Amino acid sequence: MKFQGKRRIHLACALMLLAGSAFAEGRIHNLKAIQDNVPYNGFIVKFRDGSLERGSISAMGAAVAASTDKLAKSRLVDTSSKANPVRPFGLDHIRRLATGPNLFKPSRKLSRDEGVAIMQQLAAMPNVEYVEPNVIFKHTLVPNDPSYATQWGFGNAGIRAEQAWDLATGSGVTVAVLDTGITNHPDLNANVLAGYDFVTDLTKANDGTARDADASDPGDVCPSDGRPSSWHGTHVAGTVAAVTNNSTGVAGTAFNAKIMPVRVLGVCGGDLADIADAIVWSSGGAVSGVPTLASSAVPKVISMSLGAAITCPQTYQDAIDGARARGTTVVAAAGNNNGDAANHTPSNCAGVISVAAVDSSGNKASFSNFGPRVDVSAPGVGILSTLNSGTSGPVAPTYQSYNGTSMATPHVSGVVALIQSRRLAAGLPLFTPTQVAQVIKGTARPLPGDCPGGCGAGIVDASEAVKVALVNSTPVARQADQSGKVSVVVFERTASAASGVFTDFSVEVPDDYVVVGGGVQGAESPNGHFLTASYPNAARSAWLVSTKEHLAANPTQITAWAIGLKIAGLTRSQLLSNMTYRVSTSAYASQPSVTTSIPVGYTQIGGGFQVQWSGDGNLAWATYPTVVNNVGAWVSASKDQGSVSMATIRSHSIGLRTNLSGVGVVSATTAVSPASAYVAHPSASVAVPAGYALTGCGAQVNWSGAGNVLWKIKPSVNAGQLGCEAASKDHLTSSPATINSHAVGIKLN
Ligand SMILES: [Ca+2]
Ligand SMILES: [Ca+2]
Repeated sequence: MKFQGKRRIHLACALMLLAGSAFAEGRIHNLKAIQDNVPYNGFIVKFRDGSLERGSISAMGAAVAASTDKLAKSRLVDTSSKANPVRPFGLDHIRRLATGPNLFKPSRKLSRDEGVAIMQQLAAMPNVEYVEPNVIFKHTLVPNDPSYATQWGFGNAGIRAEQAWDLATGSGVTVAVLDTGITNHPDLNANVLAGYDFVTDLTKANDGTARDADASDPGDVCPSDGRPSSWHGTHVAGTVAAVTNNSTGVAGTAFNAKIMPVRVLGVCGGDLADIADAIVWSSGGAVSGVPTLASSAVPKVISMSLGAAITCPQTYQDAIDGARARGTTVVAAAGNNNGDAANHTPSNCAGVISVAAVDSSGNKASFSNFGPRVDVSAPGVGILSTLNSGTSGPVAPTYQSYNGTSMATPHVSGVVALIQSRRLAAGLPLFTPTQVAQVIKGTARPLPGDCPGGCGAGIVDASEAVKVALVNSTPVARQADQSGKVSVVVFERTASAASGVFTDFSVEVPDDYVVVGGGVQGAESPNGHFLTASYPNAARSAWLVSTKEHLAANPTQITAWAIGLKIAGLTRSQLLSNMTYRVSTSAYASQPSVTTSIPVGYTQIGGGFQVQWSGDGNLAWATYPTVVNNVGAWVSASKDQGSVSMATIRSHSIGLRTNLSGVGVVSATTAVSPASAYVAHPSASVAVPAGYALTGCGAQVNWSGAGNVLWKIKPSVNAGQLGCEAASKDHLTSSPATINSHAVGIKLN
């Protein structure tokens, strides 16, 4: 028995060791970054919140010292005096980073095997959350090609900034440029604020000091890369906000914005720990030893034209999450590996706007990364901007054109500043980073050239983005018809707070669109929040929705959508003069219904409804296109539910003249989903066929008995095509039903 017991203990110990080791593996990030002769700058170790090591530097030191002792005994790291002639081998605690982890550096250079062994030993400490290498990042610049010496990037082949500048120029917004620092330049100085130098490594710093308040660029000449100083930060800053209309040099994207130079790259690059701290500080967070920015001075955009080909380190993600939570949008270069952008960081971190580069023909730049992780593209080939003429230290201001996703990124950062400055000037709250990304992506235009693998939503369009800045919604999807002349954009708005009833909640579209459709999502559970109106406003500039909980509380933060229409060749007022909006009203009934026709010569492209209820209320169950006497029409119907409550309903019918003189002939199609399953909570979705652009959404519940009513009509993407989703539910009394979803689309022939 004793022997068996002993053997059991032995086995249990072996299992514990195995389990411990497998557990520790999950705590090690970016192990691949540890290579022989590849520079990295120590190890970042995060201890769990609430652990002894997290609260006490001495406890942490003891735990790390115990780890180092184990390494010595394991002989995985050579701790002999022969390998360590200057001082015994050890891990030095450098500092605690702003996001909580600690930076340790080994007392000498390590082989790959030693680096891996140290990470594994550190990760085996019981209270460790993660360990990752302090990776070195480089700017994402490609060697320059001086034959492109014009600023094509701001023109119609580029970001279309000229039109945007009529509406916004960046006033009141600061862009933090995390880069090599800044140099004295007559085309920059007036727009440059005091920044900070976050480079701690004295060799990299090249200014004789570690962190300090001087963000000037002393040069980043890197002998191992065989290149002179890049003045990269000066170039990027010029693209963001060079002084403009000063009869000299170049223009900037947001030329009345301010640049906050934040130095993170020095000789041969910069490291993760420094850059992560700089992200925290530049967004108004606290970094030990550095004065925190006053809230009024905090940049609303962080521009990072830098990267390395690894997965997103946790240290970065935590810093970026914090910046976004404080309202600062983070933009980063997708990288220059001509590969999958998902492998390039920090642009692959969640919440970052990842920017690919295009040339002046709208093709992906040969070097640019691509793929689903790219959010948007911008000019990055032959970008002329501010520079310095020095090959080592700064000499004289000059201008030069550079290539890279580094050059594409500040175009996007500048457009973010334009959008936010227009909000600011109108007295509107600034967009959140999520809304900024929606606007940037939702207004980008498709590449005229090629980008195999994908360049995101297309080329950033400053003109369209600035127009959207004043509406209360953000663009979330768009579609063009086969002719390319019809374009629709779906705009989205979510209520700021939950409510039991919404009346005419408005989703605005920019002033060059006509509203033709929309939808709204209430709630399915716990009790339901139902649709009572979804229709265009009188100016055709917004979609209005109304919803309510019904005889059982279910306050909801509704989301609603508007579909905006543009047709090339027609101004907005010309388009409106070719449209018809008809309304008719039902009889006053428990289950009112009415059909509204449009005149001959028009094509039905959408419609809506408006229940005029009082008392307990009356809820919609049908709103969809039909044909009456060979003309288009829109039918709408509602019912009381669980309580007698009469109402009228209005059906809105929207038509477009079939023959658009000088533009083309309109044809419409209505895609109808098959009837859903017969259930208590039926739902269905359908897309418009290829070649059509979505203009309206409808739904029809096929109910009997107590009834089943709508809680959702939503324009949505279905297999790459825009379409509609519809959902209903029984309420208060069990009553299964089926539902059909309707999607109306048009094209020009
Ligand atoms: Ca310094
Ligand atoms: Ca200038």
